[in-house]
Amino acid sequence: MAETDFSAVIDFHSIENNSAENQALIERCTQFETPDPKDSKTGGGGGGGGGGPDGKSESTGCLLPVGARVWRIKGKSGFYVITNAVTAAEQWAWTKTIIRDYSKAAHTNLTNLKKPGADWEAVVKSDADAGGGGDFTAWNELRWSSLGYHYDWTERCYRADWKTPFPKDLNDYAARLARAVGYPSLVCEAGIVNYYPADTSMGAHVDDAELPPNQPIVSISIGNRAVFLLGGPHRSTPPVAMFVRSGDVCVMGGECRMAYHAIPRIITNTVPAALKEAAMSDTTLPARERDLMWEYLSGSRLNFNLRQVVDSEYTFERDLAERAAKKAKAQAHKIVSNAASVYGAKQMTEQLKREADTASGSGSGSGGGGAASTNTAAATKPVATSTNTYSAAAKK
Ligand SMILES: O=C(O)CCC(=O)C(=O)O
Repeated sequence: MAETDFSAVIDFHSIENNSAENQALIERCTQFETPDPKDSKTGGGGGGGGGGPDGKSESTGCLLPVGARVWRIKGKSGFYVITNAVTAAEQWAWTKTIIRDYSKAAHTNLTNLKKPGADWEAVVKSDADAGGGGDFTAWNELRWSSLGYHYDWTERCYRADWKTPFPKDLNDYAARLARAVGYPSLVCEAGIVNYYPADTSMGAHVDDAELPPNQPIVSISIGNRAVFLLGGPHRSTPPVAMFVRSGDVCVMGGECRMAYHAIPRIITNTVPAALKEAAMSDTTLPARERDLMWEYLSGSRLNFNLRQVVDSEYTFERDLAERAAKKAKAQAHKIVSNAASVYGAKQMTEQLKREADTASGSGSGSGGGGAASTNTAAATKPVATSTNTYSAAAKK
């Protein structure tokens, strides 16, 4: 098989190795970074590199680890990549939580781990029973679990009454990352945990079921490197390709909150040595279980995708009212169109539609601003390779 050509993919970890075209797209936002006290050049604080989502260039203080770098891409307003945002020790700690806790029913409405015994304990037991060589067959089918509000894949929305408590430590962690790049008030209420064994992918989609339009998504990568595609408001907008590595965080806010995005490739054998070191020096787990976890992680990628679902203005009640108004409007239009075609009075249709809108109370002035209720992510999970420009950008 021919080698993949990744030369068009932005690499924030090695700026000098990017194409001239990509170098021209990348901007560093030092005002969001934590100055290294040992470095006389950065010790005095940042400066330059563009502003926050509101266009202001304000420093957010020392919310990121020393060594974390904040990047943005020209033309992708509101989108940030924070490299080295999650330390190796934190990556391993989250890995254990994701594998042992967040894959379980207490936290989640699992999708595809419905086979009896298809859980982490079963992997550990199979290994003990066989005296080594744990059986990952069923476990490897796990693609996602959900935290907090559970997404209803059929209705393509969240529901007020369908949730488990969102883990406080994860909210605190992600909200700080969002704050670090100028989004001060994110409250994570829903989280998709994505499990990507090698050879899996995620098709192009927009996450638009969350109601407040101004809160970003925080997306945390652990394990193998992936190619992340960031497009625009339409599927036809050509995406920009970038690597996301273990410990990197993408914050999708502002104009990019509703951008199409996808993960077309997981690149194996790319887990950083520091993460292996953190795993291998962990003495809090039985050594064999630790080794099994490492075996899984070394062939996979994990991702937290964290979102706020409602706020004081964008509530479930408002969403329901807006959906009902939309439905009434669509029904009224259907009746008018049918009547117009029966009576051959097509020219009257627009006028009649306007009257129907007034009668159904759903004219263009009402409601306004609520998030759309469709979520194409539903159609793309479990992960699948799409056939549009998104998969073309990083084919094998
Ligand atoms: O894995 C990723 O980095 C992106 C995940 C994502 O887009 C989603 O869960 O909606």
